[in-house]
Amino acid sequence: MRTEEKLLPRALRGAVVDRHPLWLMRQAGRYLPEYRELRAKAGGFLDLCFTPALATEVTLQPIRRFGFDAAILFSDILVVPWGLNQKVGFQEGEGPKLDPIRDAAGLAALSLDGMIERLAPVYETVGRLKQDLPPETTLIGFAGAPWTVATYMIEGGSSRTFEHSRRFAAEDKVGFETLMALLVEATVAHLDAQVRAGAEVIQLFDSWASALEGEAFERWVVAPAKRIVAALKEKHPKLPIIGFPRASGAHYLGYAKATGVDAVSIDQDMPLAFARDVLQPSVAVQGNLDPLVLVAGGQALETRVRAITDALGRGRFVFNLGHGIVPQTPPEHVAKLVDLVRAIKPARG
Ligand code: 1CP
Repeated sequence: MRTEEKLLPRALRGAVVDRHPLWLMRQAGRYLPEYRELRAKAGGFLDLCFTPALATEVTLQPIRRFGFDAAILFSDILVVPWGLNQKVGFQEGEGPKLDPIRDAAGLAALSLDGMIERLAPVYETVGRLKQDLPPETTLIGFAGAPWTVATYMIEGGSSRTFEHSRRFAAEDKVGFETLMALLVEATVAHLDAQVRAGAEVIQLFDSWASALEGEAFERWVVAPAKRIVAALKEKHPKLPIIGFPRASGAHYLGYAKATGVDAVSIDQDMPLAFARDVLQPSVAVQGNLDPLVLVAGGQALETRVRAITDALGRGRFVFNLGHGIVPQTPPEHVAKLVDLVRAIKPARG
């Protein structure tokens, strides 16, 4: 039996499609009442991530409601530090809390040995999803990129300034390089395990890439992504990989060319003309509706959906947000967005 290639991988490799694939970053989560209900029953957030029956159910919730073209595994970028033996917790409403790593002793306590075994429930979830998803839905696996994950490990949680991370990188180049090399290796192993369990497309989230400039951007954003892409493509030559060096502006082109990703996910600040004229000739582009325009809904939403599909719809394109959906998003606006994007016929020429 010949299996039809699904819509998302088709669009990522630049085939002609009869509609634009659509999924949303953070499409599972707190804006859905059914998520909040299950989250309350699960106990801690990591318990939810590490209980395959629950993580599978949460991944499927937005697919049942909206019929997105792709499901993204329900997990978190911080399962990797947890798998490396760092203490990671999530307090309700406060975001992640980690025991910060600032010196050689902190680094020495991390270990890749046993990480894949510790994260086995995540791969079991991928396997279950493979069984339970509708046949036309693509399963996306993901990881945080080393720089973004390192910021949480060093700061001990979310940050606005990344003070300790940037100082660590500048003051202790050897120590920081050791941490980044470990994270490259851990990320490759974690993504490879997801692909072996059934993930069909991978997204690498570098949410805080824009905190770095110039040489530091090359060294800590571009170079690690290049190594991760090369290692994964060696094992899985046809695997489509989406990179998200969020908010890195004109750096996106160098990132796309140097890393070998198949697509870049662009944030809402990226001008559409730049994405169309400069990026799309080299890679597929995914994006970039402002999550707050989705909250607003109405005419603002319709106008912006049109502008994005008019600009990017002639090239290799996947409809998405510019960053994750926010908890205050009305689910009806998401349903409306799906109708709007589905009604648009891709114009090739
Ligand atoms: O209380 C809750 O329910 C926790 C909220 C939540 C959710 C729903 C967190 C905590 N993580 C997640 C799931 C998640 N995280 C997914 C899968 C769900 C989906 O997309 O449908 C994914 C892909 C992530 C990725 C993630 N986690 C990123 C990269 C993407 C991005 O948004 O920039 C980052 C930076 C994190 C860290 C994280 N996890 C959770 C929080 C509150 C944070 C901190 C965010 C910050 O520092 O601003």
